Amino acid sequence: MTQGEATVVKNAGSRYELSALPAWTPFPAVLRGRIRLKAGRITNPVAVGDRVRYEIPDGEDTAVITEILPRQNYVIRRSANLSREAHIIAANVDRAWLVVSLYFPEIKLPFLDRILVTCGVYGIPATIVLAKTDLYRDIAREQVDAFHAIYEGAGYQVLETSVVTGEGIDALRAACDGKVNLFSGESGVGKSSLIKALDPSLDPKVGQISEVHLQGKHTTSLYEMYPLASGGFVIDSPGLRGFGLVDLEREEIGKYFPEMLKASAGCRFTPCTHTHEPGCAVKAAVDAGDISPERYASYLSMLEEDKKFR
Ligand SMILES: Nc1nc2c(ncn2[C@@H]2O[C@H](COP(=O)(O)OP(=O)(O)O)[C@@H](O)[C@H]2O)c(=O)[nH]1
Ligand SMILES: [Mg+2]
Ligand SMILES: [Zn+2]
Repeated sequence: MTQGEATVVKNAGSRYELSALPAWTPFPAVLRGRIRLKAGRITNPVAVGDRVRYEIPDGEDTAVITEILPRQNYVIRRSANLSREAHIIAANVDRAWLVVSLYFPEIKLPFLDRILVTCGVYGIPATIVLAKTDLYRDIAREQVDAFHAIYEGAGYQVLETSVVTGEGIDALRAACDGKVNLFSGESGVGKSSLIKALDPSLDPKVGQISEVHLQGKHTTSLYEMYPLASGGFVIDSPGLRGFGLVDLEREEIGKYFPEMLKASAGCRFTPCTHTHEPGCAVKAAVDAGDISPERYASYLSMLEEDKKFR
């Protein structure tokens, strides 16, 4: 029997592939039943990025995952239906690239803000990728500028890319080197295309609307890690709708809006929900135009949603 430690690089239903990163030699694996039972409401006990221990019985070529090593971090999503099931998207991620396009498909800022909060809660550094700029930058210059102002003002980095003109691709490739990078965002924003642009030898499926399939209970969702020839690893994920499953107290949500956290030092009351309290420095910053009304609206909608789940 052979034993070892490796990283999960592919998760397709109950089938896995492992590789002893940074070496890239993927081999098939399955889960030992005991691990499957322990997972409870989590539909996939093991996720791409997980470090695991495995055994390969003599005479076989499929490894058996026997243990999941402690996670540095992970990102989880609620199942699309309202069941209490959850799905781990990826584990041990060094950076999340949140891919958005202002148009085609049209951006939904509250959705982006929710993902940013989730990354903050899980302690995963997040960078925004404004993709497909060839399609709209010339005709929507003001909107592009406004987007930069909102998110750079909030403290995030925004990288513009286009796989058509090649803009931003070299910078993205350099930033991915030596790290495990998660590409996430709504279906159709161009995640798989970006990965292919970073390394043309890779073949992630472009133009597949995988989000739809995720709604069905019996379909297989595919999460896959790819090695970049230039260095580093990227995880492609299907379009995300229910990204994030965070149990935050009402007073805590504002801590994950960096610009509100900063302003809240001046609030008269602690904790402050930045809604009705007198002497609230966050509301004052919104009124003064220092905090964008769009971000504040996202914050309020998260507070509202929080109430619904009580
Ligand atoms: N014009 C343009 N189209 C793009 C770009 N990136 C992706 N697309 C197209 O957008 C569609 C969705 O791309 P895909 O990579 O599958 O998105 P994903 O669902 O996020 O992985 C495909 O038809 C791509 O050809 C881009 O930078 N410019
Ligand atoms: Mg894709
Ligand atoms: Zn306040």
